[in-house]
Amino acid sequence: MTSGTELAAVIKEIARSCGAGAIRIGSASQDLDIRKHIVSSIKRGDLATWSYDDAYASAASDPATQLPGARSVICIAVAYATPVPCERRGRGRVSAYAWSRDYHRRMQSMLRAIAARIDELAGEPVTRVACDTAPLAERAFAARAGLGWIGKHTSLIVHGLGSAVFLGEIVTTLDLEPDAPLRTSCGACTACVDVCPTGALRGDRTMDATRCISDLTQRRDAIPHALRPLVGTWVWGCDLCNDACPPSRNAGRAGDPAFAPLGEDTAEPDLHALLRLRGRAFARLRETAMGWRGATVLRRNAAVALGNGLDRADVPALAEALGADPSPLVRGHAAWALGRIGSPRAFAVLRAAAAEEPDSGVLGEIGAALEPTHPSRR
Ligand code: B12
Repeated sequence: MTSGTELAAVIKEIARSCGAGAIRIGSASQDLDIRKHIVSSIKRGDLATWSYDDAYASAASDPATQLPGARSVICIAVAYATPVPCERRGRGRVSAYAWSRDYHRRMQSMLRAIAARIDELAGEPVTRVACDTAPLAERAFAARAGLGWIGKHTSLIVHGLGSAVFLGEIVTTLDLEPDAPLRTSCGACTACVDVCPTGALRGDRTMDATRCISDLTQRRDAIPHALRPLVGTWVWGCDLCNDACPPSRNAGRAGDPAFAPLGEDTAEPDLHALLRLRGRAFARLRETAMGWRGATVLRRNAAVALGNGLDRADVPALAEALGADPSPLVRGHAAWALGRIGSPRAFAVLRAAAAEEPDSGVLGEIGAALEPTHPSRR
């Protein structure tokens, strides 16, 4: 078994038998166009919530950073969208990418199993796996390998699977026959751009990630006031652009069963329980991909979702959070939510809290929430 073409065919067969939904192979040469795209995004401020810089752009556009002597990148996609639980009042929305046991575990074990078989074929270690774990522009290398095309939502769309797919790569020193990039594009379709409530997608295959609901639910600090009402009841990630994408709609929700919800509490968490999230209950959510930022951001997200529910029955739960949550971030967003609900009881709670609150940032949120012209009221 010597030719790169034969070896590529054998590796594709191995990958399919290990559960890959789609697989293509690309060259591992450094790509200055990819570097340019990342640097432009950083300069525009699109990635301001991420600590990406020129050094990241250089590493991410050069697979040899992952494995010296790299010649090929084996790119894999696995579909994850499983059936949507029904939306119920008082429940938060979680993206399908995060409601299962953390996808990194399944993807890493699949990639490692494939890589082990490749190492065995080569008779020595020739691989390095990546899935969100390395500075590597996964979408761009997948597009270059012809695994799919970059959509206007900036995600990779795979023929037959759509864009609700996870990507994983095996970088290897083996010289494998590369596949050609696709000529497909989104054409005139703007479904994802039109559905995004925050206007994060520009339609030219770039996005302002600081406006993306997925990013807003994952950021560590305060969610900008003007964007809070637009987050709706999403408490982790967002599926709007993928769900609106015609190739994804046509693919249906036939994701790998490993990505089915762990349970009701991870797929559509009760917002009052999420607002009080601590200890054992958080340990459960840590098994999913929504645990990595900690419990505080999830409590903050629950406060925003409750505010956007505009239900006066939620005032006592938000009052409790404003009075007793140990985190100023959560207390501040609970104050905002009370102002957004805007009932006489909510204002009374805010006025009482102003007399007790020690944190100046939270006092600012309370003041803004009591202000009748505050954007949250519109
Ligand atoms: C940071 C990050 C985010 C950030 C920023 C996303 C962004 N668009 O920049 C946030 C939190 C917003 C995010 C959200 C999501 N993410 Co994310 N994320 C990442 C991460 C860790 C890095 C991405 C990155 O470097 N962004 C910087 C931009 C500049 O690079 P890029 O998005 O890769 O875009 C490249 C291509 O577009 C390419 N390109 C190629 N041709 C062309 C042509 C033109 C004209 C242009 C302009 C660009 C271009 O240039 C860019 C640079 O290489 C990757 C893992 C990884 N290491 O790649 C996962 C990853 C991209 N995310 C993923 C997923 C699943 C999601 C969500 C769907 C999760 C969710 N449901 O909430 C959303 C999708 C939101 C969206 N529409 O992008 C998957 C993508 C799967 C796919 N089908 O594409 C990845 C690959 C993780 C994985 N291993 O599966 N994510």
